[in-house]
Formats: sequence, C-alpha cells, structure tokens
Amino acid sequence: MSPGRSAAEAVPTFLSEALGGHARDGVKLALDLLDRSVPSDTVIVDLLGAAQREVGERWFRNQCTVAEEHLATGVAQKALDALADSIEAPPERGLVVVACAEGDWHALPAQMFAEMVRSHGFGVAFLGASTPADQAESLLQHRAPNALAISCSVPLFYNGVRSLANAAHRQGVPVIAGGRAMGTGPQRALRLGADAWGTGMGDAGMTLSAWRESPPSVSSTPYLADPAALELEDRADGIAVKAFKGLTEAFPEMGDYDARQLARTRQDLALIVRFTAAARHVDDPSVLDEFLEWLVRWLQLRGVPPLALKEEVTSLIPLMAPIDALASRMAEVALERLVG
Ligand code: B12
Repeated sequence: MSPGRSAAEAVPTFLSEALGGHARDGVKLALDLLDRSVPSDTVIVDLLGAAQREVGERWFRNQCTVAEEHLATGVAQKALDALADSIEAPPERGLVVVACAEGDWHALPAQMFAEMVRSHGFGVAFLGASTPADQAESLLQHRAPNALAISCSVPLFYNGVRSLANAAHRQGVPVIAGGRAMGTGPQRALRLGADAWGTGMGDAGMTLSAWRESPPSVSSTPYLADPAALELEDRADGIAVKAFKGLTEAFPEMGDYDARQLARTRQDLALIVRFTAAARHVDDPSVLDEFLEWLVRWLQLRGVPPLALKEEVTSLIPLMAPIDALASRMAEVALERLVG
C-alpha cells in the first residue's frame, strides 16, 4: 500500500482484494494501517464499515450478487478478527455485553462496535447475531455487566430490542441501543425501552464511562408493545395474501408477471405491513418513509414502475385499519408523501 494513504482512501483497494477472493491481502491492508498508527476505531469505521456499506449499495443496485456480498463480508470479518487480536487494549475496566436483537443476523456491525468498546478499555462479552432474550438474561444474571449494548440493523427486529432491554432491566442492567435501524436520534431506542442511544464510540463511549462510574437506576417494569401493532405484525402474511388477491383482480396486467415478480410482489406486501408495524413500535413514521423510499429505489433499479408500489400501499390500508387504525393512518400519510 502506498505510504500515507488514509483508511477511507484504502476502501477501493480493500474491496477489490475482498471481491477478488484475496482475503490475506485485504487483512494485511487493514493491519498495515494499524502499523502506521491509524487508530483502530478509524480502521474499523472508515475502512471496514465503509467497505461494507459500499457492498450493501452495490448489492442494492444489482451490481453485486449475494454471493459476492458474502465473500466481501467474510474478508471484512477476518480483518476485524485480525485487528481485534492486534489491538493493545488498556486493562479492562468493567464489562459490557454486546448482542444483536433477536432475529437480526447482522453480527458484523455489532462486532465492529464491540471491538471499539474493547479498545477503549472495557471488558466485552460479544454474543453475536440474533440473541434470544431469555438466554441473554441468564448470562446477564451470571456476569452482572455494567451495560448491555444492543445492535439492530433492520427495523423488522425492534421487538427483539425491546425483549432484550426488558430482560436486562429485570437483572438491573442498563441498556444502550444503536446500529443502522436505531435512526439518527434517541427516540427509537428510548421507545423500545433502552436507557440510551448511541452511534459510535464518541457518544456511546461517554455513556458507558458515565455508567461505570455511576450506574443509572433502571426500572424492572417491562416496556410493552402496543397489542394492535403486535397483532398487525403477526398477521402480515395473511394481510399480504388478501391484498395480493385484490391486486390481481383489479389489475389484470399482473397476469403478465412471471413467477419471480409475483413472489416478489407478495413479499413486498408483507414487508410493507411489517415495516408499518415497526414504525408503530417506535411511534416514528420515518421508519415507514425510509423503507418506502428504499423500496421505490429498489423497484426502479429493477424496472418496476413506482405506480405498482402506490397500488400496493393503497390496497393494504383498508386491510390494516380494522387491526390497527393508527398503523393504517400512518400508511395513508406515508402514501401521500410518496406520491406528493
Ligand atoms: C453484510 C450484510 C448482511 C449479512 C450480515 C452478515 C453479518 N455477519 O453481519 C446478511 C447476509 C446476513 C444480511 C441479511 C439481510 N440483510 Co443485510 N446487509 C449487510 C450489509 C451489506 C453490511 C452490514 C455491515 O457490515 N455494515 C457495516 C456497519 C459499519 O454498519 P452500521 O450498521 O452502520 O454499524 C456501525 C454503527 O451503526 C455502530 N453500531 C452498530 N451496532 C451498534 C450498537 C450500539 C449500542 C452502538 C452505540 C453503535 C452500534 O457501529 C458500527 C461500526 O461503525 C448492509 C449494508 C449496510 N449499509 O450496512 C446490508 C443491509 C443492512 N441488509 C439489508 C437487508 C434488506 C437484509 C435482509 C432483509 C435481506 C433479505 N432479503 O434477506 C437480510 C435480513 C437478515 C436478518 N434476519 O437479519 C438492508 C436493510 C435495508 C432496510 N430497509 O432496512 C441493507 C442496508 C442493504 C441495503 N443496501 O439495502 N445482510
């Protein structure tokens, strides 16, 4: 690697090594930055994190297959493990347990955060992907950490955040939540029962240090989801089947869809319902807006006109209304924004 290149500038080379299957070269590139005294947090965020986001964008744009994403993620994982082995962490002060919300398989972002926490002198127990709350609870009871850090990458797993937070609170452990799905402010995290929200080691590091000095008092009264939003989530597939039937009757041109397009439409309908329920769980319409923007882009990049999405949301609104009136209203407003 040329001398002086920053972590961000090294992303294209790292990605071409990773996608070319040259895992050792990718790992070496990350370790070289560390040798040049680039802080490990910077290597993690500006090299590995940025490379992963770029892979996600390419996958989204159909410029990279799922297989290539897995290949690149595997190299980023190896590089992260190598960095973790090379980081000289200060003596451990306290313990932080890091876990993904149940259902969420994005373990790598959680591990990136975990390694940064470790490099800042905390002991870390990293539980990996999708952690069931009851299993986490017995570990928390046994290890009595200073904090539980919950990572959530996709809003579909908000209930997993909530149940982990409730489990931690039953054991008197304070909770910080972060990750891509936790948004740009504390609202989502707090609505799910977390005591704090963070984006990275800057803000989260301060919270964890403060808690180590002076643990916050936590209430064991559980945060409960709105039953209507929970029911909506449970019935997403059934609602999607009904909406799909209505759409095929109203739009005979759907008869020209191939099997893949039909399956995708059914899947999208269920996802719209699930993301509406997710928005309800955190009382934040932007969860649904962001998802619909994502879906519009997804469909456009695959040659499906946005009109199809408008029809999909329109068909779902009356089916959601009897189960969760607030959700159906949220979808109406999101639809207005989408077409407006
Ligand atoms: C790799 C990957 C996967 C891998 C994960 C493997 C692994 N070991 O992690 C696999 C293949 C499992 C996967 C599956 C899916 N994925 Co995925 N995935 C990704 C990808 C490409 C990279 C993830 C990553 O490593 N990010 C890198 C880090 C840097 O991201 P980060 O979240 O910002 O994390 C940082 C901070 O947030 C912070 N942080 C993290 N946790 C915490 C916690 C606390 C407390 C704090 C304070 C901070 C903090 O530290 C991190 C380092 O800076 C992303 C793209 C992306 N933009 O992230 C998509 C992405 C997240 N996936 C996506 C999707 C849709 C899915 C699937 C639903 C696809 C499908 N149809 O099956 C499934 C869901 C599976 C499940 N049940 O979880 C979408 C989500 C879109 C949306 N609307 O929400 C994304 C954004 C891709 C895209 N461009 O559309 N995925």
